[in-house]
Amino acid sequence: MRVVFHDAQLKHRPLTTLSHGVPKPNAEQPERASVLLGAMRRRGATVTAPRDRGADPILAVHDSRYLDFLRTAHAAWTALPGAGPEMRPSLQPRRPVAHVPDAILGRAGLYLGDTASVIVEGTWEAAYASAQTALEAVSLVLRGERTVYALCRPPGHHARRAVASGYCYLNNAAIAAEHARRSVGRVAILDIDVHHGDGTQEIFLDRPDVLVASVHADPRQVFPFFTGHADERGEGAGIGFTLNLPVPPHSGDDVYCDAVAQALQRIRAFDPGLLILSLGLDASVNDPFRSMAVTDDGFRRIGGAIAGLGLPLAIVQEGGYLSPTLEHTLLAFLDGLATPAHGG
Ligand code: Q9C
Ligand code: ZN
Repeated sequence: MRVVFHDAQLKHRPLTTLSHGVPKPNAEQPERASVLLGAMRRRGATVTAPRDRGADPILAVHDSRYLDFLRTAHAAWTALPGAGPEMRPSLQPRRPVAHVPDAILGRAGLYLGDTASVIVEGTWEAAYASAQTALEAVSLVLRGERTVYALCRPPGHHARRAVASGYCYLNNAAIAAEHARRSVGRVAILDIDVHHGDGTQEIFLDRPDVLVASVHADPRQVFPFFTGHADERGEGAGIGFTLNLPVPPHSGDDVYCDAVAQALQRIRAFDPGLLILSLGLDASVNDPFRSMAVTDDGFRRIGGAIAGLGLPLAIVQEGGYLSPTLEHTLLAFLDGLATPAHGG
């Protein structure tokens, strides 16, 4: 299987996050990508660098002033007297904003949604390359490759049209889906990251041509807390084209696999030309967030079930954090993918 990756994706190295009010090392480290890439290389995968398709496919999903901010924010931040190495807002608006401020601290508050999604020197370059990686993967699938793995990092599914959050800056899966829509009538996104894909949901909420199905830990207890409930089903023309399948935290294989099977049933009925998989590995029982308890065998089963759809597939890496077994979870999933399960 072909892997798409660009070395610039390693340039984003966030330092800290606030955890229970205490500054802690930020979990979204470049080593995540190095570990997954190493595993794929050992498995014999071909690694391709994406070509640069420019900003237009990103602007099809994201706000242009938000993009300008991401591109120029770190330089403006560094110019502040006594600025630290990472940009993190001190305040955030709690109501719709009529006027975008000029001051960088004001724009940081407007565009950065939480304390984990900081901007450091290499953030823009890495996020841009990550988006190009997703675009390359989906383009290869559109040109006839059955399955391509976009090793996206930083991840994307929490990035909204004009807000970074949950370690995400550009919504790689959404950018790929929108790009694919130019060639196929219907695109499905299946998100199995343990956290609700709130950014992806927002971007396609009123769209009947892009189905967004997400399996995740119940947001009553787990980040992103405010979205991902079963009664969120889309808006306007998009009603019925958003599917949320929250599951109780700490559930094991059977519960997570059942929810994935329900999502797959909806996707089959939708009959898309292409599937984009937001592949978080953080539902793993070994993930440091400890939100879910899915074993590698569970990931193998999920891979088999997805392969059973028989759809052209672009896999977009989302979450999944450093542990001694992170790569084993990916490999188990890919094993399953190579062994399509039928029925169910
Ligand atoms: N102690 C993804 O998996 N919570 N994002 C941060 C830090 C944010 C996860 C709390 C979890 C975001 C792509
Ligand atoms: Zn996640």
